[in-house]
Amino acid sequence: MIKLISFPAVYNVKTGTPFGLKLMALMKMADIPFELEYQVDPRKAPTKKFPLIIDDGEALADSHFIRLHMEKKHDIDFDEGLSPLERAHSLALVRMLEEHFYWCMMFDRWVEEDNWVRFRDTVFKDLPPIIGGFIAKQIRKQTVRDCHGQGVSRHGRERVMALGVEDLSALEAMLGEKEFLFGNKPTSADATASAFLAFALNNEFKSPLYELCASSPTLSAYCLRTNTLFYA
Ligand SMILES: N[C@@H](CCC(=O)N[C@@H](CS)C(=O)NCC(=O)O)C(=O)O
Repeated sequence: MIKLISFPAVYNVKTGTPFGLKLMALMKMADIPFELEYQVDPRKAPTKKFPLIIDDGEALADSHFIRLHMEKKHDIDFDEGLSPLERAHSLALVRMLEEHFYWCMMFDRWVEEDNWVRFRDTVFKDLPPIIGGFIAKQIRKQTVRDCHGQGVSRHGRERVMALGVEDLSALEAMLGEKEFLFGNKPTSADATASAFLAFALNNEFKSPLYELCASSPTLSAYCLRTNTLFYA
């Protein structure tokens, strides 16, 4: 059976990275059995990031390449039935969420001071007091550096949140009245979208990202629907 290695649960979300959640959704969609193992230190992972899977003794990293591996190995197409144009839209949406919206969320919880304090006290609560504080500080330092390197931190909070809200509004418009992003059957884009929405909604921050998700009937209903379907 596939072993999915990912960060421990955080708030009401089954694993502490949206990319791990996305893989859970894909495996659920394809009926691929897996066991979830929590680990906290990704330094020995092939890309030094989580999630990764162990499949037939082989370690594979990165949710995108893991998706391609599953499609090849199990002869499935998560986007079956989509036209070339729909596939292009799907890819653009996935990249927007994974490579742009992700950083707005990272900024929200790791850089913004008030949220960071809450986040730290939840995520690192099981570590011993002195060394735990040191570890949290080191990881934060690296993450703040990453956010700066990606570029998002170079704008003030207001602008970063406005960027994130634009992404969520685009997602909301793409969903419209539909059950899933491309109709009444979930596709790969739903795995990514449901994972990132679960993160935006399940936290305890004062955040425009949360407020938009919670106040949008389209986004909150979709979140509930996909949560029940993929992550229950
Ligand atoms: N492109 C990767 C992204 C994975 C990723 O960014 N993982 C983050 C957690 S959300 C991580 O493990 N970060 C640890 C680090 O950067 O040290 C995927 O799709 O799996």
